[in-house]
Amino acid sequence: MKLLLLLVAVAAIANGQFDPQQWNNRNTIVHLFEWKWDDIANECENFLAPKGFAGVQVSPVNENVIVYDRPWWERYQPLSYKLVTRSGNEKQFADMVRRCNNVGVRIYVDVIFNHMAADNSHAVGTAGSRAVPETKDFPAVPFSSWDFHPSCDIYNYNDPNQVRNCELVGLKDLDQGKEYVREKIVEFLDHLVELGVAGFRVDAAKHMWPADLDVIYKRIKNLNTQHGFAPNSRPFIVQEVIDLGGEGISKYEYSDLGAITEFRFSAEIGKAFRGNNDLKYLRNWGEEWGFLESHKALVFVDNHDNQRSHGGGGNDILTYKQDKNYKMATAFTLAHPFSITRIMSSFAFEHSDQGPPQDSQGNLLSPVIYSDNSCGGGWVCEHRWRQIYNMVGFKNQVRGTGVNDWWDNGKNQIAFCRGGEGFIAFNLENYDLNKEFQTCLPAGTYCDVISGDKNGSNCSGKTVVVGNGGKANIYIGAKEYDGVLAIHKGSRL
Ligand code: AAO
Repeated sequence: MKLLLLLVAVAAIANGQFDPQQWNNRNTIVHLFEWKWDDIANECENFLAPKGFAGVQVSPVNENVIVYDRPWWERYQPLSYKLVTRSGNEKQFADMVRRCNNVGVRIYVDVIFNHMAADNSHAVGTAGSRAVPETKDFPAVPFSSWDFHPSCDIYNYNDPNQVRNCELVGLKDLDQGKEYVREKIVEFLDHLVELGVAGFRVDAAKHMWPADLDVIYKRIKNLNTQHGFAPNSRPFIVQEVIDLGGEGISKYEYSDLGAITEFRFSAEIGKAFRGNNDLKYLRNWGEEWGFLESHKALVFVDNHDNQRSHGGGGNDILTYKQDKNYKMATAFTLAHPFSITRIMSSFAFEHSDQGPPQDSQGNLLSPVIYSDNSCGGGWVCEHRWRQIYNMVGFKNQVRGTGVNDWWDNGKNQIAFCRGGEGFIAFNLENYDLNKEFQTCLPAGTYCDVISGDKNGSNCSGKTVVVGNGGKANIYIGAKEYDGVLAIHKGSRL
């Protein structure tokens, strides 16, 4: 009996850090990059829960340096573990987590504990009243020079010692091998767990030693049962490890500890839906492409760095700026059973350092929400694009099924079913797709959730008539606004 209990406990720990701890009927995370906590709370209640989103990745929560002109990346330069940023204070953060959990939307925090702020000639102040640090002195933690690796630059990514012991872009490199440093980091993470978060995106994980991370992750408290988590639930961990091959550090050094940001997915999906690799090859999408196992990979079409060329992907990355291709790539990502999915929600930008929408004092501005679900005020809100949020619903509907009845034209038209729950087709050719398909769905009339929304028995977009035996004629014109058509059991009229 004791042995059994032990085995169960070990299994729980071994599996725990991969489980995103989401409600059973939901499975997609949205990164609300640079949003304010109050706005996220409203978004959980008004939009994300009703549309079936499972969780939100939020921007860093702890006090950061303030940089001249307020670029977005100042939030990646921590000063302390106090929960105060321009997204809001601790009370607002706690209130957001509570309100989101109440409607079944989990919160994942982007945590930075590889480093603290750099000596920063551009820094003009702090969120508190203290001076900008010019030494390795962070009194509000406190950390002092003793807690850091000696300063050195990373110039060779093939040298693991350098990558992990030197300073990423000059950011002061904490030594997670030190017991005191581990304690401070775990205190910070535990505080967030107490407030009800479901897990963490570990920034710059590749720049820390796996053995140190292992100790830190295992020490974090179990999730807070008062926020609806089952007893003994472990926090979800997704580690930012950029591994596109050809470097000294591999994602497999970290993939037993927790999930990994699978940057290869982003590069390959961009390549395919930009038309640089035939869609027919997506037939065996998944591990055979060199991706991690499904439950260990967190995937995305773009992230906050590679959408602005800040690392990890090259020229193939698709963003909101190539909207038709981007929506197609996102639809494929959400239609396919592979992996844990994350949607990017951006602010519009012209240059890579540009900060989020803000007033002349640097206060963040709220997104403006329009009646057609879209938003403005400088925010893009990809997650509010019909073609994207309806695919979040598609993915929820087809949970637990595999890919079947794959079809391709030998090039850039593809289609497949998800069990008997959903059907999707893509046309990236410059000629129309017009063909009879097996949709695997019961006979009936269905609303295409890409071109429209289903509202009761009405559909604002195209409809598809499925006959006895599951056959239907599918048409996607080459010049159509979108190159995808998707129907599922939940979109039956
Ligand atoms: C800012 C200024 C700096 C200044 C610094 C300190 O921009 O000029 O020195 O402050 O004052 C973000 C911004 C940074 C910003 C920083 C702090 O992106 O510009 O610096 O905040 O405010 C590496 C890391 C990875 C990191 C990525 C950006 O491994 O962890 O760089 N991402 C995270 C965050 C990110 C944040 C930080 C870390 C820091 O997501 O937002 O920085 O907290 C290779 C390596 C990668 C490496 C990239 C970029 O990738 O594999 O590990 O990422 O290079 O250096 C091909 C290759 C691929 C290569 C890629 C490069 O695709 O195949 O291997 O090209 O594009």
